[in-house]
Amino acid sequence: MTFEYAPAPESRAVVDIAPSYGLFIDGEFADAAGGKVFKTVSPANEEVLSEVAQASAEDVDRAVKAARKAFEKWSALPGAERAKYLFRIARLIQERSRELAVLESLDNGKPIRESRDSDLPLVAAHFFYYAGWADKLGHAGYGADPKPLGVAGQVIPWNFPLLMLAWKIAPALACGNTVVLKPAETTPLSALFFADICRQAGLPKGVVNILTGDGSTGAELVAHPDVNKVAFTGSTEVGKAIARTVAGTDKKLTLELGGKAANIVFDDAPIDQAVEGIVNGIFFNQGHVCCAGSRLLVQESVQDELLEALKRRMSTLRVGDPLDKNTDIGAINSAEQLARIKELADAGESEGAERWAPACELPDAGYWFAPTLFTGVTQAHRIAQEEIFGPVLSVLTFRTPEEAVAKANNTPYGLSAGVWTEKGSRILWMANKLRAGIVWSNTFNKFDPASPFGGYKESGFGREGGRHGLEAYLDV
Ligand code: TAP
Repeated sequence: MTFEYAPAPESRAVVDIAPSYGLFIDGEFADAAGGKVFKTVSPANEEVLSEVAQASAEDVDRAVKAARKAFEKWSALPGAERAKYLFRIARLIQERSRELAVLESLDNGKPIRESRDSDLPLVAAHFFYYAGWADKLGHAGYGADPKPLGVAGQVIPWNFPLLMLAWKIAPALACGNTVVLKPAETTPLSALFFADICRQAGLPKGVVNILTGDGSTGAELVAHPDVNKVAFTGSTEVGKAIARTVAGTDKKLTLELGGKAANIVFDDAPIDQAVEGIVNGIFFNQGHVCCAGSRLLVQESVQDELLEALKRRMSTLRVGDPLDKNTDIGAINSAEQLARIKELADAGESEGAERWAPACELPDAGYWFAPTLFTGVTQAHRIAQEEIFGPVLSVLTFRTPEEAVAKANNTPYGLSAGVWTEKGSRILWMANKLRAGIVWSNTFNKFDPASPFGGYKESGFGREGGRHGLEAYLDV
C-alpha cells in the first residue's frame, strides 16, 4: 500500500507499507518461530495497515542470543567508531523523516504536523546528541573508562513510538550496549522502518533487534536471564510488575511511568500565553503524553477570565484526519484507550464535576474524543488523581502559592509541572517545592536531548536524556 499526504508536487511525501513484516533479529527480518501474526490498524479509520509477526519466547531467546554475540565486538569498538554509526543513523532519519512522519501518523493517529515538526526532529536530535557522547564517556563523570552493561531489554509505549525508541536505543548504543527492543502492539511500524535504517547504516548484525508482539513478549524479554538491563516506559501498573520480575536479579532497571501534571497559573501570568501553554499541555498528541498538563490549577481571582479565553481557544481546535496538515487533534490510539478515556470522563460527571466540550464533528469510523474540560473538580475526584492519557483537562483552583504546591503534589505521580507567573523568585520557589522531575516555567512540553527527563514517586526512577541518561547504560 502506498500512502500519500500533501499531494502538491513540491511537498510530496509517500511511504510504502509492506503487507507483512517479520521480526528483526541478527540483522535479518524473519517470521516468528510459532508463525503467529497480528494486524496493526490505522486508528483514524480502523483500516488494516499491515500484518506483523508476534514474537514468542523462542524468538526472544534468539534475539537476546544475537545481541549477546554482537555485544563482544560492539563494546570493544572505540567510541569514535560507534559514534560514526550513530551519526549515520541520525542522518538517515533526517533523510527519511517525511516517510517516517507519515508512517507514525498512520499507525499512531497523531497529527502529521506534530510527527513532522516535533517527533521526527527530536528523534534525529537524540541520535546526534548521543553520537557526540560515544567517544567522550570518560569525561561524563562516571570514571575514566566506564563499561557498558551488556544486553539491554527495552519495552516502549505507543504514544511516541519512534521518539521512545530513540530515547532508549541512542544512549544504549553510545555506551556500547546491544539492544532488544519491543515496540507497543498498536504501533510497531516505525520501529520496523528503523530496523531497515540500521541495515542501511551498516550497523553490525545483532546490535539492534526489534521484536514485535504484545505484553507477553515484553514480559518474556524482561524476564530473560541473559538481559543485563531493563528499560521500560509505560503504565505504572506494568512498571510495578516489571520491578517485581527484576527484583532479586542483578539486572539494572529504569522505569518511566505515568503522570498527572499540574499546570499552575498565577494571577500575574500573561493569560493569552498561558492559554496556549494549557492547550499545548493537554491536547498535544491527543493528551497521550506522560508529562501532559492534565490538571489546570488556576488562581481563583483569574479563573473566570482564563476559562473564558480557554474555551474560546478550544473551540478553534480541529479534530480529524491525522494526515491533514490543519489538524490539531488526531485519533485516539486504540479502542481500548478510547474506552479508558470515556470511562474516566464519565466518572468525572458522576462524581459531580461539570463537563464542557466545544461543538465538534467527529468522524464516523476510527477512535475519536473531543477536547474536554471539567470544572468544579475536587482533589478527591478520580479525574484529579488518575492518569487519563487523553484530551481531558481537570480544572482546580487555589488562592495562595502554598495551596497550589500542596494540590499540585497531591497525586501518586511526580513527573512534571508547569508554572505561569511573571515573578522569577516565585518560579524558583515553586520549582523547589514541587515534587516533579521536570518543572517548566511560562512554557510546557519543551524537550531537548541534553535535558534529563524522569520522575519521582509512582512516575518511576532513573533519568533519560542528557549526561544523566548515560548512567542508565553504564556500569557505574
Ligand atoms: P502498558 O501496558 O504499560 O504498555 C507499555 C508497553 O509495555 C507496551 O509495549 C506493552 O505491550 C508492554 N507490556 C504490557 N504488559 C507487559 C508486561 N507484563 N511485561 C512487559 N511489558 C508489557 O500501557 P498501555 O496498556 O498501552 O496503556 C495503559 C495506560 O498506561 C494508559 O491509559 C496510560 O495511562 C498509561 N501509559 C502511560 C505511558 C507513559 S509514557 N507514561 C505510556 C503508555 C501508557 P503491548 O502494547 O503490546 O501490550
